[in-house]
Amino acid sequence: MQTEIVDVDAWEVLDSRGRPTVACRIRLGDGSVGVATVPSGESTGRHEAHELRDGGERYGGLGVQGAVANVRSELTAAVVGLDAGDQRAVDVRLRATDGTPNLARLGANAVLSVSLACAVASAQSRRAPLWQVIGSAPRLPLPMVNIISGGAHASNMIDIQDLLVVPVGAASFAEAIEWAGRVRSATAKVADAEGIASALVADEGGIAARLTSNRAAVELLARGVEASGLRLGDQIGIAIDVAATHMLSPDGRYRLTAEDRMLDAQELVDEIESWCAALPILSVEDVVAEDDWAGWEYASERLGHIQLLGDDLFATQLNRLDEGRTRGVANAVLVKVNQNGTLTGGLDVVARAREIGYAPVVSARSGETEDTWLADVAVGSQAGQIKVGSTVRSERNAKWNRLLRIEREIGGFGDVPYAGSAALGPRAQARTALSEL
Ligand code: 2PG
Ligand code: MG
Repeated sequence: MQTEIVDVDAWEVLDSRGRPTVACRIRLGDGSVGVATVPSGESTGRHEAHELRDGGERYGGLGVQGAVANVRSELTAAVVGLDAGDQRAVDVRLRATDGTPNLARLGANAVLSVSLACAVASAQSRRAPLWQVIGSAPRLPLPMVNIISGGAHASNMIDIQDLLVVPVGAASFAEAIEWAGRVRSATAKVADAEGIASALVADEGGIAARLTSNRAAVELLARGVEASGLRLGDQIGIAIDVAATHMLSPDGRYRLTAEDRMLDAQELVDEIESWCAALPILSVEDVVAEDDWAGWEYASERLGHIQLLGDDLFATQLNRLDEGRTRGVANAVLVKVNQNGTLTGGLDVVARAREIGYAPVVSARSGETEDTWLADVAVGSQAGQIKVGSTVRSERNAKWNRLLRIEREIGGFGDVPYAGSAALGPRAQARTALSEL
């Protein structure tokens, strides 16, 4: 068999934070080779698949030599001889070999490296771009681009983790990225002029400014959009990732350290609702903590007219998404393939989201490499939206640049299927209403 897996290897490489991660190479019977590396989060949820770290002295305990050894031994033995063209069969075998529900024994980082390298090798063998192995009809995603960072990604200068823009009025992916880049530069200049700029570039390339409150960060972003010459509302919408799991204190309330305030879930949602009333915020992620179902129910009542995105809440797990649907919470799901552990597992979450009317948003992690498979996952799965970070830092731009290339290459064959604001579904209506304020 031409596409039979004949050889697997793995080794340690560094991610964008200088922490080790797993790289894997798979060789097929026809000589095709696929290499892939796995990303890693900082604001991780407790329902994510398990990332195996070595502990001990090396790299402050973050080494992945154990995960690498697991690829070279058990996982190699499990997949050699399988058809790389049957990704689902490979992923089922990988999961069964680990044998635990959250891939804790061999490590989700080990398992995912093999899963991804298999897809890349299969694309190589077909002489096709990776997105074509994932799905036959491409769709360029609407990007959600980080401008200002806080939380665990920016030394906790403010509590909210990401303040992003969604270039809803752009007619193509390339135009959307240009607009986002324009807003980032303009916002940096505004922060500079106001004397609140900091030299720190956050983990995902966002601006880390010295701000006195979380609301001040949203307002700085709005001033940045205005300074860019683009219109807030119909051209540029705002998105935020509260990453509230990381604000939770033991008494169940949320700590806004930057403002020295403690809020219960309802107060936190009310606070964010007041921002939404003043500014065209289209999407709010992890508005309360991952297991605060009551808080999520309240948020869904109050903010269901915009995109309510579950990251730590769903952790790219089908059972969590199904529970969310049953309880009627959120209306969109962040899809991080490494939260799940296999490529097929991530794609299944995209498919289920679509079935139940939740918007899927494919996402990078805060710890990334120069690898670009995520861009192809977004295009091939037709997810419609992607979140990668800002428009600086090469590990972020590697993904944007890959999407720009795909748009160019597909464009050569006729109409480019760009998701644009339609990816927000009925939630895009909120933008028009708010822009009239
Ligand atoms: C998030 C991601 C990406 P991390 O919370 O959405 O921004 O961060 O990879 O640290 O979980
Ligand atoms: Mg998040």
